[in-house]
Amino acid sequence: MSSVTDVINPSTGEVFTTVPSLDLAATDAAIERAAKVFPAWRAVAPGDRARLLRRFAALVDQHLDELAGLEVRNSGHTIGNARWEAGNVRDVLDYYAGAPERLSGRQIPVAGGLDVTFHEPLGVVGIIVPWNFPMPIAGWGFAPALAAGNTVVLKPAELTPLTAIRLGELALEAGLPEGVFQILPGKGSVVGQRFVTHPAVRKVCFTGSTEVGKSIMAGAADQVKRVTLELGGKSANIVFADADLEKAAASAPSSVFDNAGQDCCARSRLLVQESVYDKFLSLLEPAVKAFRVEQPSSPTAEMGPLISAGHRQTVTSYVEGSDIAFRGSAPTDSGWWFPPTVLLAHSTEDRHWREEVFGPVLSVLPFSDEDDAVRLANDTEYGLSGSLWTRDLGRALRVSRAVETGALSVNSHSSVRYWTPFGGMKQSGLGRELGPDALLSFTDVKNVFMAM
Ligand code: TAP
Repeated sequence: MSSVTDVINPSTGEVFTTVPSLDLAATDAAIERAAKVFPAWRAVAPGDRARLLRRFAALVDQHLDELAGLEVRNSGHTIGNARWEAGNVRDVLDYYAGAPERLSGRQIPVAGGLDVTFHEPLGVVGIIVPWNFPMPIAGWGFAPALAAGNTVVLKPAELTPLTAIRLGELALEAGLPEGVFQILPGKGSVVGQRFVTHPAVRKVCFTGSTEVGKSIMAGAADQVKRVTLELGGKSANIVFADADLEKAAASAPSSVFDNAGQDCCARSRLLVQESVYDKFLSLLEPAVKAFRVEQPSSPTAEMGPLISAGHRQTVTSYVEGSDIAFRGSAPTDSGWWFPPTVLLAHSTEDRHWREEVFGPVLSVLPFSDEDDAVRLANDTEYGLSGSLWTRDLGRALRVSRAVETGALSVNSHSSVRYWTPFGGMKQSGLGRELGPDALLSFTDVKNVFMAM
């Protein structure tokens, strides 16, 4: 039987509302509804589908402050970040609204007839969203999936369901037919798992822990179900001695403490060339101490609380017994606060250096030369994102090509642009989100030969 889940404000630790938690029967009913409306949705004329997505984007824009306010309360995101996140959903919808009219196939010359290749929608797509970026990660899945003609069932994280539920309502208001885009709040082990096993769900997009991602991939194999996986990260921020050290030090805190470090792209391993190691740490310390951890609704807040009491315990376990270089400060009120923390790594086997902490914790290690930097950066099972700082263009290119990550930024910490591909190498994931690559991943290729 479906039940309800408490929704907690991480800035206060208080329950402020409840949402339904769907059971298996309700999940099956929603999946079957999505399968039933799929033929009609894929048959909507491309221009009409584009118009519906643009109307949905416009409604997100009109409700931007409301959506951002919900995220501040439900996820503890700073108001500045939450506004960006709601704006990102609008932009991603606008970007993919251009797709239905441009998703063209190919005509390849053949003897004896006409050969046409189509990009067909898959059917029902199941999207499983984590708690760290509830709005953008939902949008990166549902916008291209809907644009390509699929219907969508989306499970938000139990901790952060509110913005997804509101987006589902706005989609209906925009005129998307009932059943085309459904939000299914509930447990991963019930609703999410059913996306993996239900034969009508043709693709699962999962963002979250590597452990659950692996189980989804294994489960999907049974039906050769398509998967896109966005998993963990332990990204390196590599600072060479010839870099603009002031700029690199000023930007390093936000590259790991933004969203309280609960970011798969967090540059949580700082590699500094040994000849400038001491100087760089002396530049970094005031920047870390000045990082503003405040009530997330404050316009000056750069960081809010962690998502839950349990997660704060996990993050604390990485700091206890480690060599703390310096820390910032955080409120001591109720709520799941944690100060920005910089740890010295003494070995690449240190737990905080190897594992994804998913909190505001930066580990620092010196390196000797370019080869050493690349070796250390690649000494991880992950490969999602990263940055490097240098004024040497040749080195920037050599190191960019050698570091095993899906996204890399030179002299900046940019990871996500909705028109370029985003995703991980190695155990950070499979497939790409955003840009043109994601659109095609929501289609299957069909080739038709017509004899003359
Ligand atoms: P997960 O357990 O992986 O949860 C992510 C999503 O998957 C949630 O919606 C969750 O549902 C659902 N889920 C859980 N078990 C499932 C299953 N067996 N089948 C299908 N769906 C399932 O992550 P978490 O517990 O939230 O966080 C744990 C760690 O994962 C973090 O500390 C961090 O290291 C990593 N993480 C990474 C990312 C990114 S962006 N790569 C995001 C979040 C977390 P519930 O609502 O029931 O939890």
